[in-house]
Amino acid sequence: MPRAVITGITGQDGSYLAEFLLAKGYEVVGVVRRTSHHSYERIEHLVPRVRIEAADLLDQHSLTTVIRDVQPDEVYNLAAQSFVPTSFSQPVLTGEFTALGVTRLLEAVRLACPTARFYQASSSEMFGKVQETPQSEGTPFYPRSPYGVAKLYGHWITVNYRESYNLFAVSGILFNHESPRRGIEFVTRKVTDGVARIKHGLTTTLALGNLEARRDWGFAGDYVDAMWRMLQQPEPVDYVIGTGVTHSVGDLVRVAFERVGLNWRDHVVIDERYYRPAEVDLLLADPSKANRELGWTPATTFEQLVHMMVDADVERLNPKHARPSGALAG
Ligand code: NAP
Ligand code: F7E
Repeated sequence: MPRAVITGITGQDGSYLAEFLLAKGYEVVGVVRRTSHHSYERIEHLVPRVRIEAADLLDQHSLTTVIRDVQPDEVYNLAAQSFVPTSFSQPVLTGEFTALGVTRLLEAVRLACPTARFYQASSSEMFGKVQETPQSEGTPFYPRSPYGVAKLYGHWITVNYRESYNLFAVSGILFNHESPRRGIEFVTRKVTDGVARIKHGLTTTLALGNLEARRDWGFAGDYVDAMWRMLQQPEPVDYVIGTGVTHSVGDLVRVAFERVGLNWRDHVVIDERYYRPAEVDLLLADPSKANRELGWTPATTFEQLVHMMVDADVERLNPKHARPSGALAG
């Protein structure tokens, strides 16, 4: 039975990846950090089938201990401070988690289990102020936030450990991917949660920032398959993963409100607080290398994704069959 370690298993991607690997017959070990309250909402249904180990991206010893004890075949580094606005308000902490945390985990692999295959969760935010469109593996990077800068460090240290120590270490440069399990502050989930609240009469307005920004949005459930495929290749190679279609935040808002028969113009207000010090205006993936070499294509369209998320939030907030507060569907 192959064994995989997932950091960030309590996050959106970690929960889908754990489901995916369990279905493939893996033994899954999830790394969680110690908190005063368990944040297992996304993996409650998996807890009996995964082994949970405590470690923190800030703490070298705990990471090395987990890797030494588990002796994994594959390590997926999904843990990070992943919210761009927080990276502006907490830039140093973001660098510790999202940048140096990668080095700490790579060091743990190098010292304690160098045969393990390593996946780093790189991001389209590294393209930032884009130097060409669409963005592919050859597009120069130009990050526009402390998060993007930290991810770029994580990306290059992964390349460096591959080249210096001959580790099977790869980065997936993933464009935005969403789901009903997306954190509530990211724009897709904020919109679908807001639409559901308005539909149920819990509120009347939704405050947003820049409606002009464009993203290449896909479904997280499709993207974890690409992560796994990268680690099954004969050689360690980095890939761009996205849909090849871009939409504006305004498109997202319109499709989400239309799903429940409402006009977004009656409810959306613009609040300057949600604008960023530096914006990423346009992201659009060229995923042709992944299509060709990994045989990976996304199965879910933008409209299907938004409908799935709106439906899940409408169901979650329905007073007749409300799930326990905070529980996540999907
Ligand atoms: P997420 O939902 O924010 O999950 C982040 C995970 O990291 C959580 O499990 C969190 O644990 C864990 N974590 C944070 N700080 C930690 C620390 N110091 N030690 C150990 N664990 C820590 O993120 P996601 O959307 O699933 O994304 C997964 C990864 O892909 C992230 O690295 C993200 O930056 C990257 N990425 C995401 C996207 C996207 O569109 N979703 C695109 C490109 C790249 P707690 O539950 O304890 O907070
Ligand atoms: O913003 C605009 C905002 O926070 C998308 C992370 O997973 O993907 C994510 O980063 C866009 C931005 O995601 C609001 O200005 C407008 O242009 O959902 P987001 P993100 O910043 O693209 C990348 C690939 C990652 O790697 C990250 O970890 O939406 N926007 N109004 C808003 N954004 C938010 N959050 N809230 C608003 O009210």
